[in-house]
Amino acid sequence: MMSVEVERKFLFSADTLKKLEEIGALCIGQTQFHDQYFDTPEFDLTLRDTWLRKREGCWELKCPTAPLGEQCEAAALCTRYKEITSLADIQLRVQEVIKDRDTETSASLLDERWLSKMNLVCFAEFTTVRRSYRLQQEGVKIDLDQADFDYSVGEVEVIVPEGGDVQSALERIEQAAQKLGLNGDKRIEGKMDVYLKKHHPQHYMKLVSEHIL
Ligand code: V4E
Repeated sequence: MMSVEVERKFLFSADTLKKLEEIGALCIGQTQFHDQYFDTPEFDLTLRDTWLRKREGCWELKCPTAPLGEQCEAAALCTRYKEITSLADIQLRVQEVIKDRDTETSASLLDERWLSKMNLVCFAEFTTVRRSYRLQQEGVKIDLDQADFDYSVGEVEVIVPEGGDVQSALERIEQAAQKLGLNGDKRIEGKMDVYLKKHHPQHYMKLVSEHIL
């Protein structure tokens, strides 16, 4: 139930679609999903770079991973997050992160009372239309996202199972980025950056000043 998501974001245009075709990326379909992100009113989770999400009824928690040793320059453009999808494990981790707060330990798995017990409220929600592609040789997935607040962003992604080879994932993402002709060296804003800037500008500034975004 635990894996590491390694990804690199990029900005895309109509040319990207042509490029995907040229390099033989396999189109694996289009989906639409609604995301809700939760935190305490004081943002205890996101200020610890911990992102609690409900997507189409499924819970997921993204948390920081231990730092890798020496990395190539290209890896600096990638993010790595541990992904937890078991609700029991999510509740335990959230409890740990906000443990200094007065929360109950026995949360019900059966309903959503655990959210109010842990003082969690929805701070962001939006819908995304996603077109997905696969690059067989590199074993990476490429998603092109269009959010409902007029922001589009792409990502090259590898999900590494627990104990798997994160270094190889970083290298394969770099190879795919070269094939796609991604040559920028700047961090690309994710959907959350743009959403928070608009809806929670003070919290956004705080996350930037803490180097979380
Ligand atoms: C980890 C994180 C957030 C949670 C959402 O992550 P993201 O991968 O951006 O969203 P999405 O919809 O592509 O999720 P997927 O379908 O891949 O599971 S929101 C902010 N962060 C931190 C973060 C960061 N510090 N830098 C970058 C470039 N992205 C995200």
